Amino acid sequence: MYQRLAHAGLLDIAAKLDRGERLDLGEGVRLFECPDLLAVGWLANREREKRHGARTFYNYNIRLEATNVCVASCLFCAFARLKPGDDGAYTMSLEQAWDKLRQRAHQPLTEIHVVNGLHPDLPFDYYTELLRGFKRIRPEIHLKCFTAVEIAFFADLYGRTDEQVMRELMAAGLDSLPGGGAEIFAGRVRRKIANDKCGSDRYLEIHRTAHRLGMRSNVTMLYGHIETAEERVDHMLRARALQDDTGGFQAFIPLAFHPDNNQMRKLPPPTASDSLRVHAVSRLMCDNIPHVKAFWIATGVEVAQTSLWFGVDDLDGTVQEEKIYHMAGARTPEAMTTREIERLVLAAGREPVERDTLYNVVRSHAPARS
Ligand code: V47
Repeated sequence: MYQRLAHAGLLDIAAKLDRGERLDLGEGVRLFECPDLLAVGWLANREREKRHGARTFYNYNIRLEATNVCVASCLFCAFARLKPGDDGAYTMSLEQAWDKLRQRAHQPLTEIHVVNGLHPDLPFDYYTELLRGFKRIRPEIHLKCFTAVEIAFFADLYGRTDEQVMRELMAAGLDSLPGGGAEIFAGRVRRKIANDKCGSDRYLEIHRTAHRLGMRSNVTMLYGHIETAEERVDHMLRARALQDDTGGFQAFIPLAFHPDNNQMRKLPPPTASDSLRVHAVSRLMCDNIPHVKAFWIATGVEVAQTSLWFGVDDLDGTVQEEKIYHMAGARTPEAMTTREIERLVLAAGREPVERDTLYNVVRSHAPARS
């Protein structure tokens, strides 16, 4: 490998990693520019194995999008409808939302992941009641709900601080925040693709507050549209800087852009090699975030499986009834069973570990030791 790293011009970066030193912006950009994808992947895999060996985490979860009515007009979004009554707009009643859980009484779910549009007319207690109802039906299930963008929207709409919003949601049963809404932190891109939702500083401050209040969260990065390599690395470094302060992020999640049915539909989707590289560089730059997740709905199942040798140690979960990506043209299945996830992890030569949201082991498939 020494010769290959030397030929790829990565020996200095490998040496820094050996010494446990962190990589800087320029080195991150070089990892994106290096033609030898396997050399980059090899370095990322080494970091992955230092942290997790062959273990590959997934969870038994469902996704629920209670409304797609959204006052924001992000260019990449195929899910949102501006107003109630617009073609394709929907808002579930609380009973309809709770039914999604009741219908799955037979499934050993450990997590519900809720993401919504920014609906201008719902009362705040729609959201607190939503959580309370879930806890009444299945008190043991972890509620990972509402992106930082939704928290900011609630605070502005209902006249509360971001902290008050989170405290009230936590009192109603909120357990952690998902990582959505991060997109790309760099102002140049954010102004173009997501101009009318909360800015990067507020996104990060909300996660900082969530961590202070005792919640864990994730951080995402939407890639493969108009962002540069430098803007990708800058995004990773901003997440890393917050993590230095709080330690509250569990996973960094690159999200592959899907171009159907949105205002950026002329762009091609990211290629498989770009996706593998983004996940690998994320592992190398975000050295203090424990997990790098490949969201298989976004990358495609095959790339997610391959990414297990490119820095990734987490595959999200069973998901079930995902809408945001399928409305933007994803051709992945809408759900995988835990058996299917285990099979593809084992076929990749990795060890499947079912986890809960906080990475406690639910079930492990470690090979029996003799
Ligand atoms: O913020 C929307 C993205 C995100 C498109 O925390 C799109 O565990 C690609 O954040 N093409 C929501 N991406 C999903 C999300 C997520 C996913 C999996 C796990 C977790 C977690 C969080 O979906 C949005 C946006 O970045 N998105 N439209 C699109 N056309």
